[in-house]
Amino acid sequence: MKFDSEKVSTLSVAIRKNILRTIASKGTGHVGGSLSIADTLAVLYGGVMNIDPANPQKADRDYIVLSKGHCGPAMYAALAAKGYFGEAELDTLNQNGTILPSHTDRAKTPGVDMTTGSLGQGASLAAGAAFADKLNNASNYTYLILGDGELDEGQVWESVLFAAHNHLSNLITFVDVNGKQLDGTTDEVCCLGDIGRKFDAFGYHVIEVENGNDVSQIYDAIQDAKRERNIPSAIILHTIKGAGVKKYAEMENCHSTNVDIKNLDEFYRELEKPAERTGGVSHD
Ligand SMILES: Cc1ncc(C[n+]2csc(CCOP(=O)(O)OP(=O)(O)O)c2C)c(N)n1
Repeated sequence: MKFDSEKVSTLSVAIRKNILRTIASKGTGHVGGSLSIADTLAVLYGGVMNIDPANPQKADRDYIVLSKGHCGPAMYAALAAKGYFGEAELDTLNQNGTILPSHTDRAKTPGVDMTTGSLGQGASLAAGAAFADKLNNASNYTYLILGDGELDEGQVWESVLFAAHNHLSNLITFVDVNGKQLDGTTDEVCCLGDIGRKFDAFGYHVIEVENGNDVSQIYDAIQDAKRERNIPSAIILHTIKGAGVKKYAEMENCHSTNVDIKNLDEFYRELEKPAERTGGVSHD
């Protein structure tokens, strides 16, 4: 499939709008990490994954495991934009009877393949799915999304050992390196050092993406990962927590914060202006 960066950028704007709308319906939620991963979701859903929104259980589909499951609003935003369910559902985040719980749940939401939220567990689930697919000679991919704070979980590294040992080249891992986690920077909480070198030492093919909020750079990294046929790949995305919306990108701690429904139109206008779209996304 030919990559259309303009179309995918437009989808990333739609995803960001949906994230803000979803969280505004509840008043508060995981804004920062949802916005930082919006562009990766736009690339995956908008031009890379073999999926069918009309048939979420399609047998040969690619899987996506959002291991940082607290960023459910980002996934719901993408799924709604792709037509898995009506956009009105976005206004029911975490309410009684909703199909959109705060953390992703495969039993509740069409298009969600794995239940996540306890950090680290999605890494093992994704490696298990990729291992099963490899045993079955399936041609699909499993895309795993980890947070950088999530790397503090020992379980991540157990799954990484397993994936490298089993040559799971059908497993493509993204690490959303926004430099912040729940209550501080990752350097303050537990310094991670050089994340790429760590994955490399475990036997991964590592691709650094200088601007992890740039859809073309993300797409190129995925193509690079797909050329690797022997070992798993890790795509290290250097992102900004709260990317795309100045108020959140510049906030010291936007991990879980308020979105006021009264401000939505103003945020939407900011997102629609290409010049400002990069505001808070640029790494200069
Ligand atoms: C096992 C576990 N421990 C603690 C938490 C609480 N928690 C939720 S989000 C979070 C920080 C995650 O940071 P990061 O992975 O960097 O996510 P992002 O910044 O991308 O939102 C923590 C500690 C959890 N969900 N699971």
